[in-house]
Amino acid sequence: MNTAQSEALFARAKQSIPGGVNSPVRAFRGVGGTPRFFARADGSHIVDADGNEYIDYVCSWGPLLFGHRPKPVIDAIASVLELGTSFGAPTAREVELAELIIDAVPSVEMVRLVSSGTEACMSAVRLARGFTGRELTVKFEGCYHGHVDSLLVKAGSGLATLSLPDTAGVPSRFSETTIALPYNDLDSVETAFRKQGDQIACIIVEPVAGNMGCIPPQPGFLEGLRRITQQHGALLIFDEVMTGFRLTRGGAQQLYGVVPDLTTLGKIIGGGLPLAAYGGRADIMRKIAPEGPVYQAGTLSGNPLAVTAGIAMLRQLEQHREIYAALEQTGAELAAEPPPEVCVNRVGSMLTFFFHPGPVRNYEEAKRSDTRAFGEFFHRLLDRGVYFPPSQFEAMFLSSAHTPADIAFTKSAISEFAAAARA
Ligand code: HOZ
Repeated sequence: MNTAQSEALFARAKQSIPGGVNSPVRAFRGVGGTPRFFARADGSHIVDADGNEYIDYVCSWGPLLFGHRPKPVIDAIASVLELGTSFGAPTAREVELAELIIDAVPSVEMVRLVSSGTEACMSAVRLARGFTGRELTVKFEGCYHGHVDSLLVKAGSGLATLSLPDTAGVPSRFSETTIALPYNDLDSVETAFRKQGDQIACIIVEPVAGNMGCIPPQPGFLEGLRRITQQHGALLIFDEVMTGFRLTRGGAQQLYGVVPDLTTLGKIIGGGLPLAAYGGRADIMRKIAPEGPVYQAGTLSGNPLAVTAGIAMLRQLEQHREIYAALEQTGAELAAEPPPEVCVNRVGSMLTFFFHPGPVRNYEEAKRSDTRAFGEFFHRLLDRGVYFPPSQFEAMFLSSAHTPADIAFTKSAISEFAAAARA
């Protein structure tokens, strides 16, 4: 495979952009080699700067539920371009998107639009503190809620990929406001609340973890978090940036029947443009400025292009509710009969091939995966034209554009890897 253009671009990028990338996982440090620089994409396929084509299982890390460039979304964006790209003032479309989100997501009675998942989580935690008058946050090891100072303690995603326990630049006073506990371990949550329950403002959790690879909640885990927070007057925040509108139209909270107080959303709700949101109980949301004392703002919040893409995306999901059953089937097919020594964790269209005999239920277990073998697996697939996330600690994402032929081709590439590993 000729990758001369990607190599040249990477060398050039490293002169002007730290590490040559604008987000660390993209640099391929988790798998070695040169990251592909992409030029264009359509449906389930993506093409790099050298013209090599790949079946894309990153799907921009989740937003592309209908694949690349779904026509209704592209047409909608084109239609608003001539009206203006940013007003820094309210628009009718923001109200429409807010109403669509409220209609779909069980916990959301009011919603505030922002531009990234990081912003959404940062703001939701601030709101929880402002509402409860308490300072501590409980999070789970290996979960990632954006690069928020206080939430980078034992975080997944890029920190897991680079094996960083935490980050430079965060004052200890900030990390001291966070209690990091093992995912899927209710006993440790009970213990933390017994000790400091009157100081804990909130628990923030990925209801299906996607940032240490895909790790589903064990039966009773989310229900337990709901019960414990209610007992202690703390808020429960579901970070549904990945799972929102992906696992069901109402997200993981609808799938598992557990309703949090606040929910953060991103990715799919922007239809591939930068848009995110946080929402929840109206009495809590009314504490946000200008209605309440908790401040949060943004010049590009509710940006007309992003909001239009989001509306088109959510309208498509309203009209195509069958998509989730189809994605479940595609996911099950892809996950079936993995190579020996590989445990596939999957919830619907989110999955991870862990190079670990399994089970993988938390960050400690995920970290015991054979990352060297994952790197070999990744590169063999890449050479065959299959683009998986370049890290053992990220979930891969399916879209409705992935065809049976894509899945069959991918499975044959996986079988070739398994055969070569056996030889
Ligand atoms: N942290 C993102 C997924 N967990 C990756 C972002 C990116 O590199 O685009």
